[in-house]
Amino acid sequence: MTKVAFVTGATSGIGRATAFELARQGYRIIVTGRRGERLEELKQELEVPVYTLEFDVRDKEATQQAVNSLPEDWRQVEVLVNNAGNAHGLSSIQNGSLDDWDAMIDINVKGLLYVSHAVLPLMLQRKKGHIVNIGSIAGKEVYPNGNVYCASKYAVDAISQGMRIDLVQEGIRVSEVNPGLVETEFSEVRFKGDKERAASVYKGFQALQAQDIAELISFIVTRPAHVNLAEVLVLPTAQAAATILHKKQ
Ligand code: NDP
Ligand code: 8X3
Repeated sequence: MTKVAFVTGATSGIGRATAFELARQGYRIIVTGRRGERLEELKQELEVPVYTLEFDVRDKEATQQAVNSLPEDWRQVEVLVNNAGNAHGLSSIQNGSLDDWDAMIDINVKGLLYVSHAVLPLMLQRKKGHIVNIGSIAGKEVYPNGNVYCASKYAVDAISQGMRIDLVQEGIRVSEVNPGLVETEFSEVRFKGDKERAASVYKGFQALQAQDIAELISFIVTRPAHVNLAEVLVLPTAQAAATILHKKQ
């Protein structure tokens, strides 16, 4: 029976591309997200067996129930890609919205923890598995108006390190992928549907594409069992740091 990969936030961007890439590597894929119709589309498009789980990672009961609902032959999860997440807003701390702050902490930090807590027992019982957490350059450097989003990704960095320490005796690998600017729906979500403002983020340079990150994740999870690529910072060639971008005029 082929191995199972569990990809959160598979309805768009990095998660969607990762589902396709891992399918190419022969994994069966559990795809998750809130947009059920996109999950159904994935079921049609991916050329491997797909199991869809529609839930909001903010809801710990729904997260646990979704994992509990997996049929027996889908419970041997080999790879968990903790990708679901977004930035909400880009405001100074003095102008920030409490709702945006709640969303980022609840999804990017608590959601990642809820999913991990639900999926980990499936790995622990087999003393085998690989967790790939999607952090960000925002978890390595704070930039103006990034405050709470950066805090959420610094938390992902700390959680990834903590997971690696606690799970080393269990034979479970933990990797962290920290991308710079990737052209996805990310900025549309950050700017609350303002497509023009979102598009301007990626103008004047070649941003990373979701496929670039998916290929990296695929490389990480296909290393031999004794190799763990613990942490990768991946940037567009035109980006040197969170706020240093070489844009053509
Ligand atoms: P997208 O907006 O394209 O994708 C975000 C995904 O997360 C969607 O599939 C969405 O699914 C899911 N998601 C968001 N909120 C929830 C929720 N409450 N419950 C369940 N799923 C949720 O953005 P990206 O692909 O760019 O982002 C993926 C990850 O990569 C995020 O963690 C982001 O922080 C990180 N990242 C992105 C970078 C970038 O520049 N784009 C750079 C560095 C890191 P749905 O809406 O269907 O629930
Ligand atoms: C997404 C990249 O620079 O917008 O994590 O924070 S950035």
